[in-house]
Amino acid sequence: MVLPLLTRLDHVGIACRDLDRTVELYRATFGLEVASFEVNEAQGVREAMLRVGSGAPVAGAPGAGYVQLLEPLGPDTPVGKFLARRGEGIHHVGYGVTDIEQALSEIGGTGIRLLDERPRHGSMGASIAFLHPADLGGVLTELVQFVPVP
Ligand code: CMX
Ligand code: CO
Repeated sequence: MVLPLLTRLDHVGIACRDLDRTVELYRATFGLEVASFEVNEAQGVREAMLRVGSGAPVAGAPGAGYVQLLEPLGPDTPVGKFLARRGEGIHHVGYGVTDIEQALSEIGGTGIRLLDERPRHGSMGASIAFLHPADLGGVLTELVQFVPVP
């Protein structure tokens, strides 16, 4: 096993009610621009990735970090339920990993509950998987393996 399993802070996921308004808030306040805009039906979100910084690449992944703004596609989705329960705010933290299958196997072996046994499709072509917040101090944690576009 190569430690640490987490290679970089990839993104902070922020739940919002109105994606377009929140994108505009981040643009007007911080000058951040949308790097990618997607609808992910499987995750139940409309989302925008805003690039922060332009750090040197680490382990083949882009060095920059991102803010991921998330608007739910409906009330019965992870972000929809979160908004109803807690209101707008930080929803999860995403970390880069080099090998997501191996990371899931290692982390699962420690007893932390995996919300995804197998990686799923995430933003900008990445491979992603979530870990249960109740086992990680109340923080919903996402693993992200960057998949370079050929
Ligand atoms: N962070 C911390 N705790 C959270 C949470 C979050 N984002 N979402 C829910 N919880 C907590 C609730 O507060 C609640 O805690 P208590 O029982 O102590 O009050 C508990 O989890 C259950 O809440 P719930 O509303 O019934 O939520 P569910 O159990 O149905 O689902 C979770 C919670 C984390 C398992 C689910 O949201 C999930 O599977 N998330 C992973 C997928 C996801 O979030 N996708 C959207 C982002 C996509 C992307 O980043 O690309
Ligand atoms: Co995310």
